[in-house]
Amino acid sequence: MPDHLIKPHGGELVDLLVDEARTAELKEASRDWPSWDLTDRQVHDLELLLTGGFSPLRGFMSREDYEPVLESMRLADGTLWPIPITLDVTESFAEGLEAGQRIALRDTEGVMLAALTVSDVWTPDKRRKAEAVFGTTNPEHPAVGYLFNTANPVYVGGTLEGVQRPVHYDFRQLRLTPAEVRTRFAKLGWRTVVAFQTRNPMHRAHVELTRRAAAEVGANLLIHPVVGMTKPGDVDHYTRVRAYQAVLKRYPRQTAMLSLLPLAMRMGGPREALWHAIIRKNYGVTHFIVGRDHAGPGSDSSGTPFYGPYDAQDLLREHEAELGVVMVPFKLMVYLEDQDTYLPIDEVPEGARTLSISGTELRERLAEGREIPEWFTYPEVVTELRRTHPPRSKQGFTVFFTGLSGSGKSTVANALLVKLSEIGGRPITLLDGDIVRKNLSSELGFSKEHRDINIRRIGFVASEITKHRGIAICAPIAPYDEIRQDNRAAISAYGGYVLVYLNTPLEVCEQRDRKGLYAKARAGIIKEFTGISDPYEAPEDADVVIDTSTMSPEEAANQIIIELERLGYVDVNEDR
Ligand code: PPS
Repeated sequence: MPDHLIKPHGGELVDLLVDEARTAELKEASRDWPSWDLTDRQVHDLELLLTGGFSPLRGFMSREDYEPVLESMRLADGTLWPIPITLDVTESFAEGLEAGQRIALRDTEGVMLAALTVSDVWTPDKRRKAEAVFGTTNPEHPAVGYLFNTANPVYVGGTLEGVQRPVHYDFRQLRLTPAEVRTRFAKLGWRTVVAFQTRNPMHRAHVELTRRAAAEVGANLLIHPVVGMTKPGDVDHYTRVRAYQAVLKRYPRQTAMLSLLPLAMRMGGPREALWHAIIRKNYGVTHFIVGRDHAGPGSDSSGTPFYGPYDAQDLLREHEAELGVVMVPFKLMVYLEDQDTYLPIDEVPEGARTLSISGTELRERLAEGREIPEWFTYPEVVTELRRTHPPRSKQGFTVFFTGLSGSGKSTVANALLVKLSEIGGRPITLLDGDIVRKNLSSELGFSKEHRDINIRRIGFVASEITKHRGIAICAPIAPYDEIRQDNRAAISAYGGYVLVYLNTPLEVCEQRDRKGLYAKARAGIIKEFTGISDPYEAPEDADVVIDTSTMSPEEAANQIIIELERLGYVDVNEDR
């Protein structure tokens, strides 16, 4: 781009919140406007637009800004801006919207947060956007997956008048706006400030890195973690913020400050790093730390990284002067055992013994309740992590039986219930087919639609029980694979999930016919009877398979307990 077309970042803060009188006027007028309920992502974007975190933007992007952002990371006026900030809406909402029209933007509770004056409405080419911004159309990239599968199809551009900031009830004293952070710096006399971006808990390596960075450039430190949306599967922000608060005490007094950033990350690697630097400049810092694989989503399923480890540093270096923020680049920090110290990997002397623990390894150590060494992190951080990530032997789990009527589900489930009660330590709920049909699903019949609703309900209750670290034993027929798989995914997010398939042959089930239902089904008195006149999809992902025609209920229950022990959810030898 020729120099005269480049508009440097001035650092003036945009403040889109209007005064009381205008707020009242807008609220009154909004009765006649269309109303859009913002998604979580949009609420976060709106907050940074309103408070100036996204200065110089004054609204959701128009097409005129969007196109050059895709192609050359610049707004229409030449200002560097790498990530599109767009308002995606449904086709039905977009229908009939015209330039000049007003829309009320509301949070999920229906509270009006802002008025948008529409500039234009268009349908973006999502694949082109993915390729241009994220360098890939692979939906395994979180932002590309979001764009393709979650984001609405139509974009509405327009300028904003803010009525109120999105409401947050947590860590209010740490949620400072750009203006508040700047005021705080001025009050403290901090002229040179280096910001540290993070979406992970901070361990010793991060503290050493930030202390070094601050010392290198003679700056104070702003620890500026993202508490909006981060990468799916990350440690939740409540845990992280408690850990950051603890870690803050590890810095020399009055040298470091913690403030939270309500950003919805895209995991866009180099472009995102540039965006982070612009945002931090708006918060008033002079320097910005960029480490290894900044804001990268890691690798795809074939093991290919989406971005090179230092691509973000390269891109920032290119634009540093124009940005007016100095990058403090950092290589990966590693621990030198012999010297009990951390060093950037390129400064490690030849042959020195280094240690490191990856994120995966840390999760495994937490899940197994193993030691987490002090060279890696601080005891106070471990305490916080263990509170939300207990070992598997303290996590909840679900044992989900599936099988034909009469296959022995209830009998084995009851035997398991008694055996797990004997081991003790966790509350247990039995969600037997009949119990559920009486208490949760009494209005349902046996059509596919009704069975699916029934199994979804069981899955929901079991996931809540698992989340609360109890044991759910479910024993419905659950004949359909897709719903079983959905339940597995939902429950596994909170704890253990073991699918037990009772593959007792139909002839045996029919012969048992305890309730006389098979006879009625054969006679056509009961319709849609599983195995006779209705399908049963045998699972291919069962963790335990049991044929009760060849095994006693006790043996069957023992087999399940052995599996639970193998996975670590039950520890019969555990100290109480
Ligand atoms: S499902 O498919 O999972 O929703 O079924 P579930 O809730 O487990 O209910 C199965 C019990 O209801 C009785 N019953 C029937 N089962 C299958 N098909 C039909 N049409 C039917 N009508 C009534 C039967 O007693 C099942 O109990 P179990 O314990 O499986 O024998």
